[in-house]
Amino acid sequence: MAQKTIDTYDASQIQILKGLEAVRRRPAMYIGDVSIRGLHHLVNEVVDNSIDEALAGYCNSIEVIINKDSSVTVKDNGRGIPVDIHPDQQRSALEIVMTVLHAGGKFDKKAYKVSGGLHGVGVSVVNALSEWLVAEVSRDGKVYRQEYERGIPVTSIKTVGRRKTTGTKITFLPDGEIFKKRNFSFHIISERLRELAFLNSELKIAIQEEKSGKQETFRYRGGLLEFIQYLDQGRNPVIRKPVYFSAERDRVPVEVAFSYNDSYTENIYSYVNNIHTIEGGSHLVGFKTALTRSLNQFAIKNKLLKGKDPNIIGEDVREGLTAVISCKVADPQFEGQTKTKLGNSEVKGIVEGIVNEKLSLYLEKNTSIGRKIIEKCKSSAKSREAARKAKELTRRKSALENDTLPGKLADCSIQNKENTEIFLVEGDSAGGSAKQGRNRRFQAILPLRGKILNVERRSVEKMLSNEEIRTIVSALGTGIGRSDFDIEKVRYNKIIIMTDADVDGAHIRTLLLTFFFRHMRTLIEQGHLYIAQPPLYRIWAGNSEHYVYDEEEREKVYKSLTASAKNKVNVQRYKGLGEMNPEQLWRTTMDPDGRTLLRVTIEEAFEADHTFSTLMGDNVEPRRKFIEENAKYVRNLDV
Ligand code: 0RA
Repeated sequence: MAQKTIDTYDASQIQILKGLEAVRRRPAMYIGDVSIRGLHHLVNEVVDNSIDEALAGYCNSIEVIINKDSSVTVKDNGRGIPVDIHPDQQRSALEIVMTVLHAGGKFDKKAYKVSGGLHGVGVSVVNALSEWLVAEVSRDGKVYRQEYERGIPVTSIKTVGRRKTTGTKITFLPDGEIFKKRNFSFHIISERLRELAFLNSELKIAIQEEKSGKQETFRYRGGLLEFIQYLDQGRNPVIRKPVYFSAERDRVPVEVAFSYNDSYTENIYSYVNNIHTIEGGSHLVGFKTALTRSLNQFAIKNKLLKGKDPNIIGEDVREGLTAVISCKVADPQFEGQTKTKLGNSEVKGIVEGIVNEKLSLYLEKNTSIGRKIIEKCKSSAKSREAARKAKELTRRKSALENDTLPGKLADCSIQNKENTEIFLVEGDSAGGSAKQGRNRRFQAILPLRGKILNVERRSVEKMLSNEEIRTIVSALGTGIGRSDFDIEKVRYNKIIIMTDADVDGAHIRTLLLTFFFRHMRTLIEQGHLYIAQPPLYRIWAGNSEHYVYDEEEREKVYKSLTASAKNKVNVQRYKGLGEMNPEQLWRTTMDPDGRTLLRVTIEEAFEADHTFSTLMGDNVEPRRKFIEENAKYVRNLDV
């Protein structure tokens, strides 16, 4: 018998090593990629485990620390991961959670889970991809500690102290063999933590960065209500206070908050178990249906719609709407390209029912707010009707014009769109270099001039009166607007944004990302949108020449050249694309064999959209504050 258990133990040991090896061999399969994005995924994964403990009702405080040595600590005051020996496995739950892929769920049957949802890979993946990881658990009056290297335990669980409180503390250093860059961004981590704090009003989340001394604590007792105020800080509100309600049906808790502002854009953020469902799904459909229905009912009941008024349709109800809907689902099914679309069909009816009931009640009690909203919807309906009539007229007139390509576009010569690219280039001079440097067979260039436009405040019709936007739309060939956009018509496979590596460049990039996010989202969802990475420096000595893309690399290259070269080492900083000659631009930034392209994810576009709203809304104060606070970080802000 004893013999047998040892065999099983050895067998499972081999299984574990195989699992860790698989993660290390193909990390992208588990965390998306090994860029800055994948690096931050690691922190999310660990934080998600603490969030699960909070959702279960056992944790109300989470702390993240970016340590001096670039490791990250995530601390919570939950129950602590159990450390007792699991009878079948002859290992502690802690060791199993930390080393076995997808082991998380075995030990805690929790009602709602973040981990296992979107990120879903479990903290063992973080462990496998870390040079080292230390887990400390406070439980039963003691502090337990176990250390790992590249996922493998290098100590047993040791008692290292006594403590009355409970909790889990995980510190890890991502593996330099896997991640080229290991610097965590305070900003990127903060944005997710802030979002989590809005979504969980009971929760206090703190972050600090040891090196800079920066720190922030997020605690929003107002929950979604404060979330809406935060999202709309750059806009002018139409109603005084956001509408808020929550209820639970069939063990699905639902929370909704929304407000109206005087812009033309629709901003709905939907969440399931704290995961941002960018592609929406059944809960969002339920919300939209109920919103349209309740507002129409209110309007009719209060005789606010007269015979000559056009009907209020969904589109009208969502113009200038900022809304957050958050629900918890025990067994969420995530679908779609980015696995962020809720598939559970029963949730539609649940959300719809709750919103119908609660919103009707709210409107009955707050008729003056209801009247303001209906007024706004009616004016949206009127402009929609007017725009439709105007379009019908111009469509006949301009059928021919629409077929001609813009004069500024230097198109490529091949027609097969599978292999073509278009560069949207900031400025005429850089545009000139790009035109000369490109491979004209498959690369098209469209130079854009200066500030493009404020996409925030304008309806599609007004936006199209802007020349730069018209040029982009007509070069891409897709059309624009809810009824006219057709991705099948896109004329290029890759759409590449190429801007200067300075604040203005970042600004224009944010603008373009926001434009694509709002009006051509499927282009992003289907992976057609990219950002070019021009070098920041050229460093040369004698006939050795290097192009480098960040400060860290610059120091490295500079040191190695100074050590080896007999000649003087020269450094040239590129302030703009225009400083490169066509040949250099081709070699460093455009040549598919030498360049790095960043594919824009929907998450990043969402971030840009959000940054943009804060930056460029109507209100000057939040914009000024934002620029002051973030001027230094603008480079990693937008990419
Ligand atoms: C398994 C079981 C229990 C808690 C946890 C895991 C847990 C995991 C993590 C990860 C980060 N923080 C965490 N906090 C708790 C339940 C243990 C019990 O029943 O006491």
